[in-house]
This record gives sequence, C-alpha cells and structure tokens, in this order.
Amino acid sequence: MLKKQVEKLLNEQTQKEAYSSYLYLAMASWAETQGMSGVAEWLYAQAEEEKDHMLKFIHFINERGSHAIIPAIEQPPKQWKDIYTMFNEVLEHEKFISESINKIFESAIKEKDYAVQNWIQWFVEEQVEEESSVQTIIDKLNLLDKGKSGLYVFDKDIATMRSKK
Ligand code: OFO
Repeated sequence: MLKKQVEKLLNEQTQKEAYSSYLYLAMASWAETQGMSGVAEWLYAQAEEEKDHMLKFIHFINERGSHAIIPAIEQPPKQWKDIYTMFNEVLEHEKFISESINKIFESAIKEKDYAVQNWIQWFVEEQVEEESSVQTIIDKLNLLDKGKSGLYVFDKDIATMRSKK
C-alpha cells in the first residue's frame, strides 16, 4: 500500500503527464498549421509518449493497492510566437517535470517506500534523455540562419530525430 504523501504525488504526476501530452498535441497542431510537418510529427509522437507515461503511473498506483484518479486536464495554449519560443517552452516544461519526478523520489526515500524508489528510477533516467534531446533540438535551431530556408532544412531534419522509445 502506498503512503498517503507518495500516493498524492503519484496522482499529481498522472495529471502532469496527461497535461504534457495535451501540451505537445497543441504544439503539434499549431506546427502543422505553420507548414512544419516534421516538427508536427515529432510533437505528435512526443504526445503519444507522454500518454504512455501517464498510463505507467495509473497502472503502478493501482498495482500498489491504491486508486489512480483520472484527472481533469487544463487547456494548453493554442499558438506560439515562433518555433524557437516553442522549443524553449518544451525544455522548460521538461525541467519542471524532472523536478516533479525528483520530488516523488525524495518523498519515497522519506517514507521508506523502496518499491517506489526503485520504480521511479526509470522516469529519472527518462527525464535526463528528454531534456537532452530537446536541448539538442534547440542547439540545432540556434545554428540555423533564421530565414525560411533554414527552417525548411530543420523541419526535414527533425523528422529523422525521433528517439528510440
Ligand atoms: Fe513524461 O516526460 Fe516529458 O513530460
């Protein structure tokens, strides 16, 4: 059985993963309307991955004898100033998620919940990868000339950058 504080944080994380999925869906939809189909594809796949993360939390909470509550999801923004702003927001969001995962780990240590400590490790590693892959995208964007031809090449390139999972 999960301790109350750990259970609360795990349920809150379910909501955060669901919101991540919605946020990336909103970004994907916007990118699609901007003619950036490679970026949109990357974001749609990212949104699916976040849904999988949400499901992992739901199943784990239930397997540990608690009850995963399906959360309400806030509406994400509809549009972004440009692609640079958008990817910087992705990175900030992933940093926020990493902190949130770390808090679950800290709480599991405090509550001596070894099963959660062990299980959450996968997410600790996942966050290192997510931050790093978004940082790589931002580094590439910063290398480009900011005109349309640079973005065209970037859009083609990002379609090949989907990570393994
Ligand atoms: Fe679930 O990893 Fe991103 O947010």
